[in-house]
Parts: sequence; structure tokens; C-alpha cells
Amino acid sequence: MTRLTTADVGALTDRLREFEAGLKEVTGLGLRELAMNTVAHPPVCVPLYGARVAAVPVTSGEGVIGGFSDCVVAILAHLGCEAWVTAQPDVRGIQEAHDEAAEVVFLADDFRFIALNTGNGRCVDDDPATADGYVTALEAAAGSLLGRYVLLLGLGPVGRAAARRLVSRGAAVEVVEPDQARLQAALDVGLKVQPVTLAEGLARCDLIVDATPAAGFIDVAEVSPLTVAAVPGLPSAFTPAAQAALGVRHIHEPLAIGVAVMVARALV
Ligand code: PYL
Ligand code: MG
Repeated sequence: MTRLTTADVGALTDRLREFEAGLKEVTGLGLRELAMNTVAHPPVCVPLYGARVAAVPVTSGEGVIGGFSDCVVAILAHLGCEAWVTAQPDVRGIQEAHDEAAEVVFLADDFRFIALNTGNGRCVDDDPATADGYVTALEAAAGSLLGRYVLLLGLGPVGRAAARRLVSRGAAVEVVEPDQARLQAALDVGLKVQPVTLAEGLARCDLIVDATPAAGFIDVAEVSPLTVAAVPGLPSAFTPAAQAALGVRHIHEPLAIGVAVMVARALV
């Protein structure tokens, strides 16, 4: 998981509406609808409007990222929640959230990002929420994943969750994972993925999920008008020229889809 910067989260906060407009153009779904389609298929209505949700800054490890909790709250407010950043970090922040009747608390340290429903004890992790939300976006953009070849780049926590979700939605998953131990571990747990080289995968797949921390190794010559790229993390595997050629078909931001699915799963 690449550690976000203040610039990353500030850019997302500023472009949230623009991102959602692009998402709607390519998938037909806004962030609320995408989250509800991810939580259940067919979608169920999740009580997001007016839900009291607190984001608690966490100072452990490398410490607070300026603007991170504010960005989480901006996404939650965009979804219709009553959201706020607690005045204090850490345990005092969790206490404030409780005292102010928060239903869900968002917390992130250097290793995990969770949404905790303090009422029912449900604890939602960012990695599978992000992966599942991006697969929902890809499926909506493609119309269906049944029998479709999908190229998955990377079998880290997000990649493995995406692989499971893609297979469950009927996709034929081709994966590029240079770490042989990671690849074998995924195959050993029965993940139905087909290892390929990048060239083989790009030649066969128009649908791509980029779950790697590597940057800019897919250029404009390797994308087509049929390519749809779900890119849940920073940086993107696509070069700026490839991203420009893809336009809204390069579905990419670092927090919004993950937070939307997290809060929907915490409240459903
Ligand atoms: C959750 C994000 C998504 C991508 N990378 C992950 C990351 O940057 N994790 C670190 C988050 C640290 C937050 C800090 C704070 O401001 O509360 N502890
Ligand atoms: Mg990436």
C-alpha cells in the first residue's frame, strides 16, 4: 500500500465531483450507487444520509498525513453522511467519536485502514473494499464480466481481493505477478488465475485492474478504444500519455471508492 501524501489527498478532495462525473460517464454509477452495488447484487439501499461518521487521525508510526482525515470526511459528506474529523487524535479521538454518537469510526495507521461500526461491531477493511468497488466499476463499464478476459497486475492485498471478486463475477483472470512466492501462494489457496507475461496479457485483455505500486509501464501504444483500466492505487501503471488516451476509462483515485464501499459495508 503506497503511503499517500498531503498533495494526493488534497487533489482528491478538490476533484471529487469531477472524478464522480467521469465515473458516471464510463460506468453509469455515482459513488453511492457504486457502493450499494458492491455491498449487494442487486443493490440494496444503505442508510448513508445523515449517518454520523467520525474520522479519527492516528499519530502512530509515520504519523498523521495532513488532509487525510479531511479527505475521508469530504468523501463521506459527499455521500450524504454527517461526517467530521475529531478534534483529538488516537484514543481521545475515539472517545470523542463515541461521546458524539458516531455510528462508524474511520481509522488509519501505517498498516491498516478500517471503518468500525461501534454499534454492531462490524469492522471493514480498506483493501477488499477498494478492490471490490473497483471491480464493480469495471463490470459496470464492461456491461458484464462473464467470460471476459481481465488482466490483473499484482497479487498484493488489493490484487488478491480483486482476483477473488473478478473470479466470483465470472471473469477469466490473467495475472502478472513477478514475485513467484506471491503467485504460488495465490495458486496454493485455489485462486483461479492464469499467470501470463505483461505482453501476453495486454494482447488478450481489454479490461485491466492495476494493483501494483509500479508506475508508468503501460504506454499509449498498448491501450485501445476498448481498454478500461481500474486503477485503485497510486501510482498508475499507465503513462501520462496512456492515461490521456484512456480519459474517463482510466478509473483512478486513491480513496473515494474505497471509503464509499467501507461506509456502505459498515452500515448495511
Ligand atoms: C489508506 C491509504 C490508501 C493508500 N494508501 C494508504 C495510506 O496512505 N495509508 C497510511 C495512512 C496514514 C494515516 C495517518 C492519519 O492521518 O491518521 N495515520
Ligand atoms: Mg498501481
